[in-house]
Formats: sequence, C-alpha cells, structure tokens
Amino acid sequence: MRVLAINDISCTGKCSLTVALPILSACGAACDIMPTALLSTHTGGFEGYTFLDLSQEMQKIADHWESLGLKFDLIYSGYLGSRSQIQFVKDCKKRFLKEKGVFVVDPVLGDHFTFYKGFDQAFAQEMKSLCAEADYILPNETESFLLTGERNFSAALKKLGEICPCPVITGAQDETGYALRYLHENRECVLPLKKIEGAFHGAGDVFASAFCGCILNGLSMEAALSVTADFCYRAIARSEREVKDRRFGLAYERELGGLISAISNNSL
Ligand code: PXL
Repeated sequence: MRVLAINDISCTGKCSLTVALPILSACGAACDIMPTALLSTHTGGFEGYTFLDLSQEMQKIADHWESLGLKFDLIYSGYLGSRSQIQFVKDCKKRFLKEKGVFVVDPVLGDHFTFYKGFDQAFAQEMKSLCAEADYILPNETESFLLTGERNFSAALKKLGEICPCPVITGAQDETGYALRYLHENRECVLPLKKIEGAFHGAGDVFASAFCGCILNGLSMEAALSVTADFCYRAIARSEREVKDRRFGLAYERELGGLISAISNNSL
C-alpha cells in the first residue's frame, strides 16, 4: 500500500504531515509526502509564525517522481496554501493516482465558522472544484458551510453530494447532538459521537489520516468512520487530561495501538 499525503509541514503543533506520516505508517502504509509549505507552527492561535511557500519545489518533486514511475493507491490532500496549489493537486491526481486508486480531500478552509488566515471565498470555490474530483471529502462543519452556504446539515449534505459521492461532515453539532453526518449510497447517515467540550487543534488532520489508513486496509466506509471516530475520541479524551496548551495538538500517539487492533479486527 502506497499513499501520497499532500499537506504542509507545521514544525510544531501536530497537524498536517507531522500527523499524517506517523498515523498512516502505523496503519501499514508506505507514506510519501508532498509538502505544500513549511511553517514554524500552524496558523491556529500562534502569532509570528514563519511561512515558506513550496509551490516551485512541488513542481520539481513531481517531475522527478514521474521519471521514477511512482503511482499511489491513495492520495490524500489537506492544507493547501494557494489557488494554484489546488490546481497542482488535480494534476498530481492525474499523474500519480493508480487507475483504481482512491482520492481523499480534506478541504481545509476554517473552523469556528471563520476562514483560517489567508483563505477567502474565492479559495473556497477553488477547493470546491477539487472536491468534485474526490472519492471522499471530509469537511468539518465550518467547511461544509463555507462550501455550500448551508448551516442545516441535511441541506449541506445534499449539496455536497452533488459535488462528491461520499461527503462526510466531521463534528456536526446541532440540537439533535454531535455526530458524523455522511452520505452512503445516496442515503443520509448519522453516526452519533460522544462530545468532549472545547476546541482541539489538529483533530481534523488526525481524523483524515486515520480514515485514509482504514480505507487503505480495505475497511468499508462505515467501518472506517466508526473505527476512526473511536480513535479520535480516545485521542481527544487523553488530550483533555494531558495537554495543557491545546494549540499543540492531540495526544494521539498512545492510542495508535488501539487503532491498529481495530483495523485488524474490522478487516477480518
Ligand atoms: O489543521 C489544519 C491546519 C493545517 N495546516 C496549517 C494550519 C491548519 C489550521 O489552522 O494552520 C498550516
């Protein structure tokens, strides 16, 4: 199993590639990386972070890979720094995804109903066009709203389903509770989640990486979501106990053993 993770390197803060690599490797995948930018920290709550755009290097990396004949079973894209990087990811899909490979897009745009720094509506539109090429998209509730203009989850899922066959809204909170809401074979499904109050930075990236790990191991979408949700819950519960400054990401490392066991139990 060979996977390509396209995401940034935030040197501290445990998100993007620094969680994709260990989680996907733990799931048994050979994980190659296409770094989109190099930051001293992620942009969520830190001031004065450094940001090096890697767009020019990405083109060169891709050209070299083409000469090696690299192909991937799954491509997972996350944080992209510019609209031209979104076009580049589409190009990578054409060049490097195996014929029956899986393309997973986490349309990283924002949280708490606002855009992350540097993103705007034009960027969201471009991200929507990337979602249209994906097998699975994993927006959080803010991203679902930014992509569709709908706060109601059924209405949002309907619109997301017109873009991509398998949308999953992660962490959908309304008066009925907290849940994963997704379309499966055109049916709207709800997987209730236990909620731990507070904001946990990097949880979306941990979720997306584990989900890709499950799909790579042949789990069905429903099993993958259930195993991933359980892993994230345990990581968040541990973080609530152990992590004082939530900007530094989830304490997921000691929950990886449970993730691997759950994957093998579900892939029997
Ligand atoms: O976790 C999403 C994410 C990824 N990468 C960078 C970010 C964020 C969210 O703030 O700033 C650089």
